Amino acid sequence: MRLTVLKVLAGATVLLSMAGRAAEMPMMDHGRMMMDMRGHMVMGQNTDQLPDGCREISENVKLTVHAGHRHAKSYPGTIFGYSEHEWKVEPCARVTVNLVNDDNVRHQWMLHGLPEDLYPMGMFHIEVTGPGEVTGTFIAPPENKTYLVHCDIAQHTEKGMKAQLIVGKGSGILPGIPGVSDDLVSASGHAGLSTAPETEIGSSLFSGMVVLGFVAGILGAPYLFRWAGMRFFGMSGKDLNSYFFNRMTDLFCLFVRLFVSLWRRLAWTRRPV
Ligand SMILES: [Cu+2]
Repeated sequence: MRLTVLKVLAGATVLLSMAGRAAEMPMMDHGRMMMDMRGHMVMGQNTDQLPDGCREISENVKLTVHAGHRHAKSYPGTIFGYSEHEWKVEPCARVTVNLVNDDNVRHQWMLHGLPEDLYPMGMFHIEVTGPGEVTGTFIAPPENKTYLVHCDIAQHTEKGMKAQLIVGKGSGILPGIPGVSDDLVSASGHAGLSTAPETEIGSSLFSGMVVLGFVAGILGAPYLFRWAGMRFFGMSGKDLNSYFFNRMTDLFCLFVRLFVSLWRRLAWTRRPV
């Protein structure tokens, strides 16, 4: 009992001192990651280190991005969104992003595919929990490339928080970006059915199969994941390895048996009379 009280007191002291320090320092800086007690975070901040291939900063760009459900209204089938879903900058631009969260939940502006020597896991990532704003800066690499920007909170990407940053000429358009690329799920809710090409019988049959497979995959995936969750929950990495090794061995044995029986049958039909 006494020990519990002591533990609670110790915990409270640590929390209070952390809160006190957070009030003194708006942002705690851990190298490339900064966060404060209000749930504001900047990861992969880079204001001055030039990526390989950049000789100087080409331009300074300031983006203000609002995030929230009100920005999803113009895109049927989405629930969350950004005020813009596409931005264009020059190669080697220094980009300062001001993310304004208009919702009461957590939202992120997470950019993927940056060089990993400058950005941990190739990411520049800022986030705000609840209403508020945060600002972070990164420097774009010299290549023409299209980068994925999204909110990685569960289901937010699927529900519309997906965007692209085009550096230079870019490298194409990413799929499923509200207002930019064709919606993966149309307003009627049928995945891609409206866009299936019907040029030749062969290709329409093929695309029909692809669409059927796609729909089956989408419908089946939750069940597969649920089954996998129930089947593998609580298993250690070692258990999983041995499970998959055993299944692979079973599969291999099955193929060997099939091959042997096929070969026997062929040998039987071809034996000299
Ligand atoms: Cu979000």
